[in-house]
Amino acid sequence: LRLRNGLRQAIDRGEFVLHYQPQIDLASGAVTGVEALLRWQRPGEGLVMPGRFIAQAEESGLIVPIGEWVLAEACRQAMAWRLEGLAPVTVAVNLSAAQFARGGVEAVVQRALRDSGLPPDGLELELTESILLNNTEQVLAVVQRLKGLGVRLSVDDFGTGYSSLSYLKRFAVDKLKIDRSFVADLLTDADDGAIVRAIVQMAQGLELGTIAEGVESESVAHRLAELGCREAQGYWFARPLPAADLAAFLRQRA
Ligand code: G
Ligand code: G
Ligand code: MN
Ligand code: NA
Repeated sequence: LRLRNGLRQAIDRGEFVLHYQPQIDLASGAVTGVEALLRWQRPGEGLVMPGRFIAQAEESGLIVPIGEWVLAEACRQAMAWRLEGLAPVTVAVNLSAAQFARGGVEAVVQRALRDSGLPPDGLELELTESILLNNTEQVLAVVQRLKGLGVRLSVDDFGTGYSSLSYLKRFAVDKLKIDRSFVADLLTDADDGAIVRAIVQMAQGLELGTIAEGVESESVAHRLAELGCREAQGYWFARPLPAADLAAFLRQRA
């Protein structure tokens, strides 16, 4: 209850911040995008990671206003970087199933784009398999309308859900984010190697992009490139960074 009350007040008090983790094109080394990751600067407790409050935010429905803030802030920041003259990168935002269930997500996205001036193709929405497995006409219609806005869609934590592949046919997603549980031991675990290879080959056949999460070493990055994976994200390249540090990272690599 204390957590829920704290969460409820956190938006008004400006206690949420976004950190941004770079996404790297494995062939060129260029930064193609950043993933926005929520943190809570809770008074007296320092920086609280989403693992400690997202579930509660989802159960209480507070994820709806929090998610609205995340979308607005991520679009605002991405446009601010462009106006500062940094090379344009896509900003990826995580969406919860609850944001879909409550409806209105399309209007929220539209407003964030309009208020910020960010071009729609500068925003990527990360959908979970649990959203897409809810294979109803309603979800299909929402995804199609989001797609119609011109934003990009990716499937987060790909491979960890119930792995019904039929939704890839139904939903017009652009990219699969290969879950870090398959990436961490890529070089030593033959099963993980086979899974990543299969995901990449399937994605190529479906003309979907691929990004590997949780890349923590150069050797894993190298192997992913060999397997044909397009992009990567992980501590090897950079941790999630505060906005100012991310801008410095972009400038330094340009
Ligand atoms: O950043 P790590 O930074 O600890 O994130 C942990 C988890 O929290 C990830 O699974 C991520 O998808 C989720 N998460 C981070 N930021 C957000 C957000 O803004 N909205 C939602 N719904 N989930 C988020
Ligand atoms: O949305 P998602 O579950 O994918 O959120 C990404 C999570 O992964 C965040 O908690 C982020 O801090 C974390 N993360 C990012 N890069 C790495 C990495 O290289 N290794 C590990 N273990 N976690 C990572
Ligand atoms: Mn994510
Ligand atoms: Na993920």
